[in-house]
Amino acid sequence: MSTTVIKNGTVVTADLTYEADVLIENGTITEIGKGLKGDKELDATGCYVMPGGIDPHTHLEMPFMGTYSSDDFESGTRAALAGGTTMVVDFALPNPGEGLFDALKRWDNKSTRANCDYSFHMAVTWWGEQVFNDMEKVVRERGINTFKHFLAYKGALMVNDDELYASFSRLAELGATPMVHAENGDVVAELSAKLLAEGNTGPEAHAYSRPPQVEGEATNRAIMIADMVGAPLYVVHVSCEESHEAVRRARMQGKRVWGEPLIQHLTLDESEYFNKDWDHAARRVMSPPFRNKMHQDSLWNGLQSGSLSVVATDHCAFTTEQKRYGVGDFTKIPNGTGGLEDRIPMLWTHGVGTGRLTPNEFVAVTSTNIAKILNCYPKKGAILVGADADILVLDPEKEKTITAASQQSAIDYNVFEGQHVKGLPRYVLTRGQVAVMDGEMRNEEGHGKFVAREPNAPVNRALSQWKDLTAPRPIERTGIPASGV
Ligand code: DUC
Ligand code: ZN
Ligand code: ZN
Ligand code: ZN
Repeated sequence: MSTTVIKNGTVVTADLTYEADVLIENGTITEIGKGLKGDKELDATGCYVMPGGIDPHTHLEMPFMGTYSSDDFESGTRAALAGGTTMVVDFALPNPGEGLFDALKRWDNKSTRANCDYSFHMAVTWWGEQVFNDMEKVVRERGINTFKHFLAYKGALMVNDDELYASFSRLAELGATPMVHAENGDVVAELSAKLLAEGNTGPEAHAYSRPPQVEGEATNRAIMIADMVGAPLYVVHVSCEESHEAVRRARMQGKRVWGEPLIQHLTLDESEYFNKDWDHAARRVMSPPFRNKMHQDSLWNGLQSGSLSVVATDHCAFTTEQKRYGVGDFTKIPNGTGGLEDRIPMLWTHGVGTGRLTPNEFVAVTSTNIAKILNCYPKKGAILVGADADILVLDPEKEKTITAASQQSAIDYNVFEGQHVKGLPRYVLTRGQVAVMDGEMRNEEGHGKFVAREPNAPVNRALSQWKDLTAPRPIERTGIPASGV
């Protein structure tokens, strides 16, 4: 078996920075130290050697709003690798009435062409006995321990509160983690209809239809329901102070709640929707929408203080042609933006490059925290002996301007077009295989493998002052009055 050594770099993990070589054998890290030798040497002089990025939130080839998102597992994972991300976690979506394993079969088929490792979250898009029953096997046999619920997309993906309560209860029992897309779908539907009736048909109306309050309300609601059943909770795409505040407060109360901002919300703002060019604005339509600077500051503060835990992309790429389904009616613009290739360079540039994040904090929010929350640490998210050799060698001096013309993604534009980034991969390794070398792609289609994840370790499920009521029992009373009827 041939060995590879990454030489002369500075290893950066979520908690340590030190100079060392990293030896790789058979896809895993076998030694970390000074003066190591291998059959193949990769020079990392002047570079940081860190765990490859993990993107916990992607939608590849996703059937959505009358079409499919245009990056599939091949182009999506190629884009990921190009930007230093070595694992993606995608959402398997059952159709209404469809069993969870039938949905997983479709996602298994789509993912055979993946260039890097991947895992799935299961979406709970409807509720019934079959979902209840399938959940156990999904957790225990398929190694999927995270289940997403959409509180938005009324009439399509949305689940109601009774379904949410039932699903969260079941997941608490199984040691799985519920996730929520937290926007109040009923209110969004009302606001959308009102805006359209008043003649607001353009992409800017999308932002007006989903104000921060709909996100704050749904986040609080999901946190309270999770707390009542003793489940942890992962809140995807926290985009504003209202939902961040809910997550922050829950964490201060000792609740196991995690918040995930997106690189788009951290770096792009709502002024994009007021661009005179319809295509420009529509290409940036996603849910939740981009927000103002006050919300962006809140998200950065959350990453700095630890009240927000991870940075994702919600990569869901639609071409300009697909976006134009919504000409004359903003509610028909397919929701979604790309970001897989740009998350790491954008966060390094705007986070580490500005002093908002240390390199160690950067590793935590792009990789290690995610691996821990999703239960695949230290196989993923670590530079440790025995960990998978999913490694990003980042050159802090290397720079570029982001353009659609040079991207891996299959779509015809990039929402970060023209942004100057500094801090780019020199090498990206997926289980020891060099997939990116000095900007050149060497990825291998089909190399990616499914990563199974364990259920959560047992923890104290009595998460709040409610704990006395988690085991209700009738009280033996004397002197019960006669019924009034
Ligand atoms: N938001 C998007 O913008 N696209 C996919 C799904 C979602 O929640
Ligand atoms: Zn979502
Ligand atoms: Zn999403
Ligand atoms: Zn420069």
